[in-house]
Order: sequence, then C-alpha cells, then structure tokens
Amino acid sequence: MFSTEDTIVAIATPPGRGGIGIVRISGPRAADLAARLTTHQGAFEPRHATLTVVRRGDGRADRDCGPIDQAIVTFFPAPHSYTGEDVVELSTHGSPVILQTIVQSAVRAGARMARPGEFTFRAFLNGRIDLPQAEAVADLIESVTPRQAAVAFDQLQGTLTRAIGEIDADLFDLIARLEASVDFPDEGYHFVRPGVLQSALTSVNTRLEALLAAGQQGRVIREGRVVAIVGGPNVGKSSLFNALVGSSRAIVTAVPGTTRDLVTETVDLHGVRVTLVDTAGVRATIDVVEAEGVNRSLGAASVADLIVVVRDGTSVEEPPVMAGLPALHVANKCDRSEFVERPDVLSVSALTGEGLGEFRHAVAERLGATFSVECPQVTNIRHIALLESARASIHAANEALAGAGGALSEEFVLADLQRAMAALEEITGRRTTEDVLQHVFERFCIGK
Ligand SMILES: Nc1nc2c(ncn2[C@@H]2O[C@H](COP(=O)(O)OP(=O)(O)OP(=O)(O)O)[C@@H](O)[C@H]2O)c(=O)[nH]1
Ligand SMILES: [Mg+2]
Repeated sequence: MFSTEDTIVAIATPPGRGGIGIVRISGPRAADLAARLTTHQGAFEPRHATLTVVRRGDGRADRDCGPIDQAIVTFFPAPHSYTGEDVVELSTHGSPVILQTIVQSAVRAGARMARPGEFTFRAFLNGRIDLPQAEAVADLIESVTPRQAAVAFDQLQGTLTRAIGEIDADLFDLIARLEASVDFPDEGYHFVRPGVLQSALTSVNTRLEALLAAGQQGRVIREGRVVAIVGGPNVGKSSLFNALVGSSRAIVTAVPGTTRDLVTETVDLHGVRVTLVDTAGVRATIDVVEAEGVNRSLGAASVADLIVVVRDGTSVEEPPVMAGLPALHVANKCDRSEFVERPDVLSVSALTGEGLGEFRHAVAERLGATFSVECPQVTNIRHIALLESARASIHAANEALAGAGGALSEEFVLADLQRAMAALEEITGRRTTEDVLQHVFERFCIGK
C-alpha cells in the first residue's frame, strides 16, 4: 500500500499560520536531506535542538539556494524515533510559504511527499507501535472532549494491547496443548484435562465480556451522541438549546413557530461529545414553511440517540407524543409563579439556569456516560467487532467441549480456539490484511 524504502516528507503542523511550523522527514536519507536544506556544517547531533538556517533549493551550486528562515533542527537516528527510521524535524516560523518551500526543496532533493498516516504506518511496520496504538494516535488527534483524549491516550499507552495480549497468551497455551493431544492420540494421553480446558475457556470468556462491556461505554465517548430537543411551539426549546451551548446560537422570540429549521451545535456533556439539535415546535400548521420544519423535527427525533421533550411548565398544553423514542422529559420556565411541578419531569429554567446542572447530568446518564473511567476502554468499532467474533468462537468451543468427549471434540475445540486467537491478533495487528491496514490509515491527516 505504501512503499517503505524511500524517504518521505510532510508538513506536520496544521494548515494555516502559527508561531511554529514543523516539517518532518523520515527515511534513510533524512540526515542527508537535512544537511542539504540547511546551512549547518557537519552532522546534526542526535536528539539535540540545533539552531541553523534553512535555505531554498537542495544545496546544489547551480540552483538558487538563498536563506528562507531560521530553523531548529532535531535529528532522531533510527531506531529511536517516531517511525523507527532516521527522522529529522525542522521547526521554522509557522508560515505556509516557508513550510511549503522546505517540502518542495526536500522533494527536489529526492524525498517523496508522505501520504496521510504514512509516518505512523512506518512506526507500525517497524514495530514501534501496534495497530491499536496507531489507531489511538488518530483518535487522540481527532478528540474533541478531554474524556475522549484521555481514553485515546490510554489506548496509546498500550492498555488494550496488554489486555488482549494476556488473553492471546492463554489461548496460545491451550492451543499448543490441544495440538499435542491431537498429534499424539495413540499415547492415550491428554495434554489438557477437560476440566482445566473448561475453566480456561470460562476465564477467557469473562475477560472478553469485560472488554465488550467497556466497549459499550467507550463507543459513546469516542463517537459522541445526538440529542434532539423537541416539544410544542414556544415552550423554550431554543432557549434551552442556547443555555446548553452557552451562546445565542438559535433565534428566540415570544412568537410561537420561531424555529423553522434544524439548528445543531456540539457541546461537551460530562466528557461526551453531544450534538444538540434544536427543532421547530411540533403543531398542526397550514404554513408550508413551518410544516416542513415540523417534518424535520420529527425526522431529527427519530434518528437521535435521545430526545429531550420540553413542555412549558406554566401551561396545561401537553407535549407531542413521541412513542417508542428514548425520551427525557423536562418542564421549562420554573422561574415563573404559574409553574406547576410534575412527577417524573425535571423542572428547569432556560432563562435563569435553574435546574440545568441536574438536566445535564440526567442527559449524560441517559446516554450511558456517567461511569467512572475503567481501563481499558474499547472505543473502536473494528476492535469491538473482532472481540465479538472471538467471543462467538469461545462459545462454539464451549459447546464442542460439552457436546462430546474424545479426540474428535478436541479437534473442533482446537479449530474454534484458533479462530478466536486469529480475531484477537487482528486487533493488535499481528495478523492483518492489506484492507484492514488501508482502512486504519486512511483516517489520518497528512504529516502524521
Ligand atoms: N420566564 C421564562 N421564559 C422563557 C424561558 N425559556 C424561554 N422563555 C421564553 O419563551 C419564549 C419562547 O422561547 P423559545 O426559546 O423561542 O421557544 P421555542 O420552544 O424554541 O419556540 P419555537 O421555536 O417557536 O417552537 C421566549 O419569549 C422566551 O424568552 C424560561 O425558562 N423562563
Ligand atoms: Mg425555537
């Protein structure tokens, strides 16, 4: 998918201007290129920040090689670098012009533009990190809440890999002993007693279940959730939306039917990235624009992970019925004297902020996000699918074991255990296909 022999270059900092911009070069010619691109004399001292001047061109006398900026150059010799290869990082002022000139000069001098994720891919190929860690790098960069970042960093530290590695090692041991039994049936000797096998399978299953249970919560953190605010007109949906977002994002007026379109904004709710959707008040209307707004409200409600059904607590008007949808009921305008509290309905005031703390907590709870962080959190849908497949194979092994005794069942159990191990090794990347790698690395940004 990527060639790995050549030297690659990319801007590692985000597009646009900034105090500092970094160009990263990795591959066998990294040090040579750094020498050509700068005025520095002699070799760069490994792992030392060296102040020098970057110049245009590739250092050849027949080309324009004028200076373009000061740079701090750091040389990380293989294998102690991000990619495991020789790496050079040039930090300059964060001007796209300077950074692009450096990249062009490097390409002219023989480097190739790196593709998205290619530095991390090389780190994976060179055994610096495994596949879940590479995936964690992308998650960490993409994280938008501190909780997401914490979970991604945890995975980057290898906690998931370790948990899976332990299960993998147990399976490996069982498989080796079962293979011995199958290979030497005539000895009349079973290398693993059924009771031992049974309890080993139970132990593996328990650990897979725990990882999968954490996966339910992990996905909420990683992917975020959609919450739609629905209700009758003028009950204060947009006011509540604005209070949660912390700005006057949606129009609020005393006129019923103000909101006509869906208004969305992302907020951090107890560490969960929640996409809030404000909707048009649901009522029968002959106004075609409002009617379309109502249609969209119903559409948004039907795809949301949770709907917040708002009513005006000062009115007897009942909110629209949203049958079959996961709903949290709130009564708004509790600051007013006419407000009537209702059982099982949270009292809030979008105007004064009263009750909003409890409301936020209730939403997070309903989304399954108020748990303590227990490691490792499985957040990736690829990991979850493979853990499920491993669990299915362990179940099959259990059934084969229960079904019959003797050499025949041993062979079945063996095949199931091998399948379970293959699934786990696909998670860590010990065993993967080109497709999987492509899928994992295409998510990355360039320069990572
Ligand atoms: N006293 C009081 N007034 C509120 C509160 N929340 C909203 N209002 C008022 O109620 C009116 C309607 O508020 P909106 O937020 O526009 O209501 P909405 O549900 O979005 O209305 P539509 O978009 O028309 O369906 C406005 O005059 C708000 O100022 C509240 O908590 N207390
Ligand atoms: Mg509104």
